Amino acid sequence: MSREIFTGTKMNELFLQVQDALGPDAVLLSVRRTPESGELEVVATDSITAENLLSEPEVLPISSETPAVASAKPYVVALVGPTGSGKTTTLAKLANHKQAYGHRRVGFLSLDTYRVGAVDQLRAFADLSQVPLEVAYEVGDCAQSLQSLADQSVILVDTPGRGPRERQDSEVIQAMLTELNPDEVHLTLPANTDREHMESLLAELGPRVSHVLPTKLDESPTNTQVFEVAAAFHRPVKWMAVGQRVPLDLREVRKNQRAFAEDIASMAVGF
Ligand SMILES: Nc1nc2c(ncn2[C@@H]2O[C@H](COP(=O)(O)OP(=O)(O)OP(=O)(O)O)[C@@H](O)[C@H]2O)c(=O)[nH]1
Ligand SMILES: [Mg+2]
Repeated sequence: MSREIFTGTKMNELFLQVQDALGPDAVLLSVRRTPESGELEVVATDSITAENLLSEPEVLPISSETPAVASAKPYVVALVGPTGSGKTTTLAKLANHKQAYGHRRVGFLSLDTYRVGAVDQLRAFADLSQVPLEVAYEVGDCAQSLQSLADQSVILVDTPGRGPRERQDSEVIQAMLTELNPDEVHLTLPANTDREHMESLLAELGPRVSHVLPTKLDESPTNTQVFEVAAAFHRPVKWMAVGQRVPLDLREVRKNQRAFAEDIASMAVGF
């Protein structure tokens, strides 16, 4: 049995920390706000034992929607990346995969109003998954969209593909992302993308991107360069996409990125 204390300001972030450290079956033993710092403090364990139950009366399964979660601001995750890199498909996987947000109340927010059919693609996934969908057309819509999805615990944001010609549009998208202030922004990069292109995207997007999300690893499973580029730019990799099936073809990357880059070739057998 492992029992740990986690502190932070956002309940959703703490949940993620707890799950990362103790696994998906982790149980919250107590939640309190510390009088000294005003931060949230969570005591969690990886298993419920008689000893735990006796020592802490308040046992909350991590997947239940506690009052603390209900009142917390939704965790906002946005995907950005080149045209056709898998943003919309990956959002649908994230909303439904049990290792991602499959057990949370998820809402979709689409900023992709440029391409004909883009919102419909996400709407189809939203209908299938019974997930609410909001669409923001301009910066002024963002606050209302967030308000409409305020009851969700996670908001997944879809953005238009980013080609070299869409520079002006992308400024509008950046302004919308600034307004939305996401907790995480993942750059989706197909594994077979030209290395220089990956590097120039990361150099250009810079601090706006918090993570790299490799996609299409099934198409080039021995190609490790996307992980190498992510490591070189100090961007963590939390998930990777390994095929077209929603939500099955999503993998959580738990290992150290460099170690992972070294042995992905052998892991490819398991894809
Ligand atoms: N083989 C493979 N195909 C994928 C993967 N992820 C997405 N795709 C496919 O790639 C194509 C484009 O996926 P989308 O999710 O529409 O990509 P997008 O980034 O949203 O595209 P735009 O919105 O046009 O920029 C679709 O046919 C997906 O099924 C993957 O991991 N492996
Ligand atoms: Mg898309």
